[in-house]
Amino acid sequence: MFGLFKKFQAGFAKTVSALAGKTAALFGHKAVDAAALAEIEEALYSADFGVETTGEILAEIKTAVRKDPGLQGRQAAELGAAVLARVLAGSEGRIEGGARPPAALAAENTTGCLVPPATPTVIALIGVNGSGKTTTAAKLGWRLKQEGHTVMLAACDTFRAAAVEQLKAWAGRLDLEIVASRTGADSAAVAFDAMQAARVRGRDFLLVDTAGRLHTKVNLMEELAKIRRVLQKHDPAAPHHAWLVVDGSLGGNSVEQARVFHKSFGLTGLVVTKLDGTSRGGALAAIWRELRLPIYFIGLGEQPEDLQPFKVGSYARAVFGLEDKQD
Ligand SMILES: Nc1nc2c(ncn2[C@@H]2O[C@H](COP(=O)(O)OP(=O)(O)O)[C@@H](O)[C@H]2O)c(=O)[nH]1
Ligand SMILES: [Mg+2]
Repeated sequence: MFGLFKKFQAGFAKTVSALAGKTAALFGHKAVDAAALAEIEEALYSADFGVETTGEILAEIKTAVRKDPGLQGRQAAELGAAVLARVLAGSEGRIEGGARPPAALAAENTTGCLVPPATPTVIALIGVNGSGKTTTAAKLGWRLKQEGHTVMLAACDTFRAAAVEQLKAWAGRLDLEIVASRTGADSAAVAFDAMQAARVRGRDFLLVDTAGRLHTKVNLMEELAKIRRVLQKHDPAAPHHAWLVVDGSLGGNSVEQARVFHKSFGLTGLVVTKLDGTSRGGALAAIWRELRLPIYFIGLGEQPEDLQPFKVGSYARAVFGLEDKQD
């Protein structure tokens, strides 16, 4: 757990330094005065926490300062983290499934009939080009495998040149099973084949990487709808998860992107990437406030272990530069 929190701290270092850099009082042992309050407010805005969350954090700190004019920066940070955790309550996405029914493990039952193959939990990763879908598919596959699940990848971005090769390279590096065709192939056919293979081989998870042309393009939405339809030929409940992979460094713009995809495709959750390279780590709160879509994972770097399950408490404390709570 300690190591995990360190990853959060390191990942959000830029957001923290943006907060701390502007407001020494927030992280020092100096009393919080009017000037410090103004700095805290500005820092929260520039980290893209959004108007409401910034307002709530400020209100709470101001109330505390009124009660205790000697309130110190560190205490203000504790208050801020608590308000943020409250704002994000319920936003942690957790994957259900992955466990195969025991019957599926046996090739034959006592009557000699073939046991129908188990259906994998299907996770479709969607989003615009460059948001991190392909790397997320690979990192997530690696994580699930570490946890003892069997995983298959489906290379359904057949649009962008080299996209298939990119996922294949990851699969090779991380020793993950993959179903892929070539650039220009029908992405829905790849999805169908991958689902078939995952079922026959009894895999726990199928992770579907998709193409990401601009979300305003009708074609992309049609292609995604087609992928969904062919998956549903195998399992009417598939995909069990449709996650938007969104670049967290876009800050407030990521909210707009999520809104558009949610409206056209019906999302079940989010993966927010590239939070390590940005000082705008507060956008998570703004996205949650607006869309109420659970955040399953966050990307804090380019290595497989840098994809981390989203943990409200750790996030809230990390962005305020506080150590994790030992409870
Ligand atoms: N620093 C950092 N880079 C990331 C993260 N996630 C993805 N990337 C990088 O973003 C770029 C685009 O990722 P890719 O998976 O190809 O995006 P796609 O077009 O949505 O499939 C690649 O260079 C990734 O290594 C992250 O969490 N942190
Ligand atoms: Mg890709």
